[in-house]
Amino acid sequence: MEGALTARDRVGIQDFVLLDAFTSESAFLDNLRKRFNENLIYTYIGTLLVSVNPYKELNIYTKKQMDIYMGVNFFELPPHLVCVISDNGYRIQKMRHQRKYVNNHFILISGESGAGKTEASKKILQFYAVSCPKTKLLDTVRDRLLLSNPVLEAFGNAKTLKNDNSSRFGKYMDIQFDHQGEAVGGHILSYLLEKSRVVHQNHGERNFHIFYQLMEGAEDEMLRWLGLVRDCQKYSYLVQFDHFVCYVSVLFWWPAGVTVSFSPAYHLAVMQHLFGIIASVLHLGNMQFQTDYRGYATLNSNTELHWLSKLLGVPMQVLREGMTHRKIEARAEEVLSPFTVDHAVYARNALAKAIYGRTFTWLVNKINESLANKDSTRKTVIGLLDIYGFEVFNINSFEQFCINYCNEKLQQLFIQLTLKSEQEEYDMEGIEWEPVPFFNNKIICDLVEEKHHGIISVLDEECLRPGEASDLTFLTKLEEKMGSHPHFVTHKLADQKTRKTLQRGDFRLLHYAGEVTYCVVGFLDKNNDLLYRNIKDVSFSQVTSSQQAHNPTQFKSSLMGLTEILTSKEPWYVRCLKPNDAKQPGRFDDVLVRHQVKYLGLMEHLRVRRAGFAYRRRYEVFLQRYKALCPDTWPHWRGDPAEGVQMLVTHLGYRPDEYKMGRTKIFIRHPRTLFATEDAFETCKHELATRIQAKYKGY
Ligand code: AOV
Ligand code: MG
Repeated sequence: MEGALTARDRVGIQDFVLLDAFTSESAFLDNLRKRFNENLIYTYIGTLLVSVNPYKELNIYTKKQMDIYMGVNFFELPPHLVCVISDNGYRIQKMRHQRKYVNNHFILISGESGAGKTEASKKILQFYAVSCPKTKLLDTVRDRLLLSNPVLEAFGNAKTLKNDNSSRFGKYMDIQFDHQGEAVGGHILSYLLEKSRVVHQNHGERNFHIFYQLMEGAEDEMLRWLGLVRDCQKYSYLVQFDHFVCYVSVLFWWPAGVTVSFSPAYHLAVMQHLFGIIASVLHLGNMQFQTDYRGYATLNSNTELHWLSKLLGVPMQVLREGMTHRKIEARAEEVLSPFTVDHAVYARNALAKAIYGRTFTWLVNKINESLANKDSTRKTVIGLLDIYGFEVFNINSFEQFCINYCNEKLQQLFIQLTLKSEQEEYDMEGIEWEPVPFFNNKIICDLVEEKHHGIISVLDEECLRPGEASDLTFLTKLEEKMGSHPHFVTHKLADQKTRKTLQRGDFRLLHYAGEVTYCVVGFLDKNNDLLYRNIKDVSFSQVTSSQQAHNPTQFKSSLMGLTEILTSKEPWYVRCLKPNDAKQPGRFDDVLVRHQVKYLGLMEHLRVRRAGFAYRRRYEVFLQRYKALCPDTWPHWRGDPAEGVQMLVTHLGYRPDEYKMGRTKIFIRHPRTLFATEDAFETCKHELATRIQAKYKGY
């Protein structure tokens, strides 16, 4: 026993729920740190998986490792990322054996920027790929699923101060399995790509990976065809490039078999077109304007125009007009109104962002076409959600506002699905229960999204008053409407001490994950996402129209849609923690981790779990499955199902503290009790089969 304790002392406990002493935050942290120091980055809280980013490669995702976890009840092995899905994997195996469907699931991966969400989601996908049986058809679906990742990362990820490979879009992916547990299709939904990055990056950050991949990976001939030179410093949209080592370029493998089922010739044409569009964005960035004698913008040179015209297939004159004039309708007539230089630069950047944004949407659509399964028979769906994590910089703008709002929504969903619904269910079932208090962030979600009153509504209202409204009038309106809200403060509203930490153009939100001060500059423009009509007319003949959410109002409704998708499935959670801000291995910053443990609600979750019951089953379902384990319920139980279950668990020797009987369900405290029952069931089935076999052999 002592020996066991020593080992535990060293490597910590693998499930917080199972250790009685672990109720304080410090003890929780000690356990995480111990495990982290032993390279044990995963720990359970019941069925929730806590993961700490190791910032180094661990040899735990090999095929061999993954195979070990296949088809095993997850409590039998040390915690692992694959365990979250291993139960699913296990179900999939069962599905295969029993040829039936299982419930739809989703895996919600959350945590702040750089905590390891995207890595986790990729490993999960890999695991599904490994666990799928190999058939020819499957190989293509599986490969396409796996290959879609680097493509989307190339276009949707970038280096930020928080993360060298930061996701700048939200991604929800459905993987469809047939009744044999084979992955037969998939679908990706993307959320609000941070397009502003195309034209501007903060110091120390970069543009999207694809630009550098193109500059580094394209052959000389290709670059010449695109009108580019291999030097990032020559492109104003890339000048911040700091020679950070590029991720493996998609260019090298892409032509071999992009996720899309094109013929090789068509494929090549599409690739050329795609890189032509990326190059045209770079040419756009280099377009310079000067003021003519009337005070209006003219183009400095025709060089960029020439390349743009070639790559986008739009006549030079049309482009020139579009870049320097705006089409307005006056008395049923269209009139061209010339731009000032500022306007022209704005229009140029707007076009670059729009081209990039639409290309991204086009890419997602193409990937979806290639993953689509036309067969309409029922499928089991497993959803995987990987979004941009909560982020706070020295200066936070509209983009952080959207990203942090998205995280706020997911936290709300998590609370609803775990803390709140758990406690409501106990009430409904009449289970005695000591309520666990928790912070409900609904108040912040409402502050942002409430109809007519929320920040997004106020922003939209201001955007409807062109000419009159400005970022500052928006701020003043917020102050009028939200003045007394406990999670909102501005320079004007703050007490003396807080005022010193705020600028006049700032508003601060007290998010669930901490305070963030937003600078209102650019909020109206970015929300408008205005693209002048004549530019729009000429530039998008070849790119399919975009269905991507472009502003928070659309974003808000697409997040609501996502919430609906998710609530229709059974949830699994991975909560990712960031061990330090330096992106370094072996460093566990107590203050930083403690803060995340706090705001992710891990302690509350643990308390609910510890006080509560890990599993519950409706009486009928429980009885149907395990009735063979008790002579009184086998082969049929004709009485009240609750009585049958009582009979059954008494026979199995459940201790009174291991379970409770609710109105319609049995509640089981620890997973191990259920798993022991499951094992007994497997043995019983096996014995039965052997006996039957023996009987027939005798004949
Ligand atoms: P994120 O997705 O949570 O941030 P990532 O998954 O991109 O964060 O992880 C950031 C970096 O941490 C990766 O590029 C890896 O170098 C390292 N890392 C994360 N998880 C692991 C792991 N399991 N093993 C080894 N290294 C890991 V963001 O997208 O910015 O919110 O928006
Ligand atoms: Mg990510």
